[in-house]
Amino acid sequence: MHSYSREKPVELLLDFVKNQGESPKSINEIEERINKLINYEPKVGVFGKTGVGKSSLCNALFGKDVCEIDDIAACTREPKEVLLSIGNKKLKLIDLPGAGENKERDKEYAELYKKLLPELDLIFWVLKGDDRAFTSDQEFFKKLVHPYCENGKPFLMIINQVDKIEPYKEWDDKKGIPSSKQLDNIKKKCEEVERTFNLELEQIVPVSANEQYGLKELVDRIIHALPREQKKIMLDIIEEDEVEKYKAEAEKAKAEAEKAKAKIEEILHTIPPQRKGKISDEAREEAEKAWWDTITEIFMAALGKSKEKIHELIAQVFSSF
Ligand SMILES: Nc1nc2c(ncn2[C@@H]2O[C@H](COP(=O)(O)OP(=O)(O)O)[C@@H](O)[C@H]2O)c(=O)[nH]1
Ligand SMILES: [Mg+2]
Repeated sequence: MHSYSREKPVELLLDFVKNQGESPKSINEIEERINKLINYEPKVGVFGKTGVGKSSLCNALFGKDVCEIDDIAACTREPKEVLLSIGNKKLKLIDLPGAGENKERDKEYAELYKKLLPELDLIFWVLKGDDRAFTSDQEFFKKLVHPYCENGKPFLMIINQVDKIEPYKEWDDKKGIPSSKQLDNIKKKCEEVERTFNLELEQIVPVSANEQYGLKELVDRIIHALPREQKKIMLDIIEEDEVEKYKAEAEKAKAEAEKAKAKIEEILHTIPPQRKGKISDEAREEAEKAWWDTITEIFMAALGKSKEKIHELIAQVFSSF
């Protein structure tokens, strides 16, 4: 059994049951089943046209830079499988781009996706909030994915990039939230998507991957949509990522602090060696005395006065300070 801290309570329970004298056979069975659950790798399929922000969304949700983000629409359109390792958990992400983009290719995709769909534990279909129509998505979705949704396959229609919904200039950059007018339009968009795709409103989640908006709601919906035995696994994966994010931030701060420390050392080394420690009182006295002897001589010669007179003068001047 894992020594993973969050599974500790289960371990304790198992130990307790062992001590109660339960048969090794039943203990084994429990252990095997729990291990299978814990080590389960959920498969998440992410559908949506190129550029809607599938990769950005996965990165925002599962952290790490697992998926490449393309500012320019990429032409690689094969499904991409990414095995995420988060803590000691694993999750398989399958990027399924291009659906509905091209009639010729759609046939090819349809075959491929038909095979893939039954294996998926969770399906995301990603739309772009500022798209006016979803006609190309619609047909493909209805034919291929909708039957699964109706059969209870965990599914979420994600409207991404809602920061671009009109009036997009009213997006509150500081707080990362929409204005009330934008929020009204976001709600309208959700209702439009509900009608267009024949879904339940609770299957539709508006988010902005770039602005990290709506992610909490999305996680709520994911956990809610998943079957009982997968909820905790998904929660751990998402939570572990958050822990890792903080750890990464701490590591970054540590590296910066170390860099600063090295810089301080470097500066300290370039400071010229302190003179003070090298000069004896005797040497200082000798030099000072020689200096004043020289000055005295100059004054004696110029003023035609005795050494004593000049010393008196100097003493007078200094006593006035
Ligand atoms: N404004 C805005 N841009 C986004 C958002 N999500 C993704 N993008 C941008 O959309 C482009 C395509 O994103 P990408 O994740 O590569 O899309 P994919 O092709 O569906 O994987 C990139 O330039 C992203 O920065 C979002 O929530 N808001
Ligand atoms: Mg992508």
